Amino acid sequence: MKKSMSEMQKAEAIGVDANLIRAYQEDGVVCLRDAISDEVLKLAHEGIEQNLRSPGQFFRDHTEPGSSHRYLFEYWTWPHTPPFAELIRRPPLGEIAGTLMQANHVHMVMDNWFLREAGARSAAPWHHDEPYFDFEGSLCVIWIPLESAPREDGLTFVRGSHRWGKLFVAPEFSANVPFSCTGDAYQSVPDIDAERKAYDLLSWDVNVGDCLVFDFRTLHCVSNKGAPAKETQRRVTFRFGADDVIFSPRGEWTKETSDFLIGHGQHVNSPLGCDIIPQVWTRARSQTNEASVEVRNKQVNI
Ligand SMILES: O=C(O)CCC(=O)C(=O)O
Repeated sequence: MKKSMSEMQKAEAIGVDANLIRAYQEDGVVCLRDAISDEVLKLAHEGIEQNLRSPGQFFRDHTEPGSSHRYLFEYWTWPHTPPFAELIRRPPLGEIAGTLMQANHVHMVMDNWFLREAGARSAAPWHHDEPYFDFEGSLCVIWIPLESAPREDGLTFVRGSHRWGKLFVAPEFSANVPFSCTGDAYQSVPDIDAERKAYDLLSWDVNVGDCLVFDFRTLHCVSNKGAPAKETQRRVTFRFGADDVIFSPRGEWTKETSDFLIGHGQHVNSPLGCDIIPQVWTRARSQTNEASVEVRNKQVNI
C-alpha cells in the first residue's frame, strides 16, 4: 500500500516502518538504531543516581551472596523520581511502542532500571515477562542500554517464542528459583542452553542510543548470565500496554504489585485505567485509518 507523506515522515522520524512492524510481529523483538536521544539518556542516568541515593518500595538487590559486584534493580520509580516522571511521557517512547504493537493508544505500565556491575554473575535468567505481571493483551518492553554492550553482556531472545501460545513459570532474577506460579497454565521454562541449536536465537551488539523492543511473551535472558559481566551495564526499560490490555491478577506471586495497582484505583478484570499507568500516546485519527488499512493489507502469515 502506498503510504501518505505524513505517515512516511512519521515512521521515518521514529525509525519504525512496515518492515520493522512485521519483524516485531514475527520475531517478537527488534533492534532500533539511534532511536534514543541524548536527553533521554541523560534523564535515565540522573534517575538511576537518584534511586541509588534514595531507593523506593520496589528496589531489589539481587547481588550474589558474598559478592562485591552488585546486581540491582528498581521498578515503578517515576512517582518519586522526577527524571523518570519526565521520561515516561517523553517522545518517541510511547509512539515506538504504539506503532510496533499497532495500537490505538498506549499506557506506560512500568519503568524499571537494572545495574549489573563488572564482575557480577547474577543476571536475568531465561524468562518471558508476562507471568510477572497481571496483564493480558498486547504489551511490549523498550530496553535502553546506557552503556554500549557487546552481545555477551546484552540480551538473547528466542525468535518467535511469543507465538508459541505458552506461559512459563517466572524465575527469580538471582538464584533462578521459580516463583510459585500455580495452575496448569504455567510450564517450566525449557532448558534452552542445553539445546541451543534447537532454537533460533537472536542477539545484538548495542550502542548507546539504540534500543531493543520486545513482546511481553518473547523468551529472553542476559546472554552471559552466570558468567561475570565484562563491563558495568546500566539499562532502563519501559513497559507499555496497548488498548486491548486487561488487568487480571494472576495469584499469590504477583500480590504485592496487584495490590499496589488496586490501591492506585485500577479495577480488576478491566482495561488499564489508574494514575500509576498513565496513557502516554494516542494514534492520530488520520494514522488510525491508514494503519488499520495497512494491517488488513499486510496480514503476517505465521
Ligand atoms: O537488562 C537486564 O539486565 C534484564 C532485562 C530483562 O530481562 C527484562 O526487562 O525483562
